[in-house]
Amino acid sequence: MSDGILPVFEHEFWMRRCLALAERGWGRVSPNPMVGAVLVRDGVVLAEGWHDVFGGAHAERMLFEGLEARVGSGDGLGGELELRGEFGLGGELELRGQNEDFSDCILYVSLEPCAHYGKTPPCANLILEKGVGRVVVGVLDPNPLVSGKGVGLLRAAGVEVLVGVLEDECRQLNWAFWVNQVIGRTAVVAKWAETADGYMGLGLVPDEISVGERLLISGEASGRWVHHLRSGVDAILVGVNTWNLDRPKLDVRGYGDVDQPIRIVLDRTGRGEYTEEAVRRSSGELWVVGGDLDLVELLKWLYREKGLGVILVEGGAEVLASFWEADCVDVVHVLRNPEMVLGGGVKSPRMENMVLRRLEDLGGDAHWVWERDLGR
Ligand code: AOF
Ligand code: ZN
Repeated sequence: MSDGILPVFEHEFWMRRCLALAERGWGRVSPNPMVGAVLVRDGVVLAEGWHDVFGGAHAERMLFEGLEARVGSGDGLGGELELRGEFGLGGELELRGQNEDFSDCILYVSLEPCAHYGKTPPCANLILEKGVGRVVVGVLDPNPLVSGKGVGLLRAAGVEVLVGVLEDECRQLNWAFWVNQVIGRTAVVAKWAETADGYMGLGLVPDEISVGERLLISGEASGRWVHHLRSGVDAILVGVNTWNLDRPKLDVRGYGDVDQPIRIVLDRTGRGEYTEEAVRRSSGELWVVGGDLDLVELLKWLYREKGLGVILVEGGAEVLASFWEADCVDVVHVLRNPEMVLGGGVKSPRMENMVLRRLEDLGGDAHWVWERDLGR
């Protein structure tokens, strides 16, 4: 298969690079999407960019800004600059100066270039200013302000545009952004660990266990991975029982100096313990939401008023069940220890309307990833 000029596998190769670059925005750009871009000439990378921080330059702008900075420093040396490609087919790349003609280049970008004035000016205009000859887009932007318009602008100006290279992967990477844009609420990831026989905890009443003592079900590798997951969400939500009994920190550890997620306690009846010690257990902001609330309304409010793109619901069982009742669980991660059997306790939640996306080994635990079944 080819698009008439290049074989599709070549486009896919560069789009994979865009996806890898996009992931550098993990935990930094929400509720914006993670986006990566690569500028290629004759099979060699001229520049790369990604959306690095919320409110900051989009991937395409970062790419051209990086290129200008390098060309600028080359001009300072009084001549043309030769640089080895950072990533590519190993060739030398040549930057030709400030007024470089990009008409023989292909710009790969994992999401449709924007056409609106948001916190930054439209990327489609920038691409036109730069005179890029061809643009390959992973997937159209679901944002109604942008969708189809970015590509339309480019095409109207005579740029050759190919849409849909690794489309599923490009959409999948930003599944939370799709939930935000299409449904208009914060996206929800649920996560729990369970035993081989499907229990997520012992279910003892408070005076039977010492508070703060927890049954560890998943292994070390899973533990590290959970912190990676936490580092990519805007908030972590637990129910009041989990808050009082487990005394969870709900923070990110082992991933350097990251912005800590907001801690949200769902406390309908005001039973939570919010002593200074409890509040200071970790440094993320603490929000307590209570009263007779409707979860869907809460999620809409968290997205529209608070700008939360995605929250992680870590339990307990009752809270997880209430998210299913409200039909707002989008992705589930289950970490199952195949060697632990409890024979009783708190059953892990019964999933509804989810399809299995991935199953992999995580240091001996089975890591199941389920996602909302959109086909129903
Ligand atoms: C792109 N490239 O790298 C990203 C895009 O408020 P702003 O200006 O940051 O715009 C946010 C919107 O821009 C976001 O909702 C999405 O539609 C698009 N994101 N577009 O061309 C990028 N991150
Ligand atoms: Zn943009």
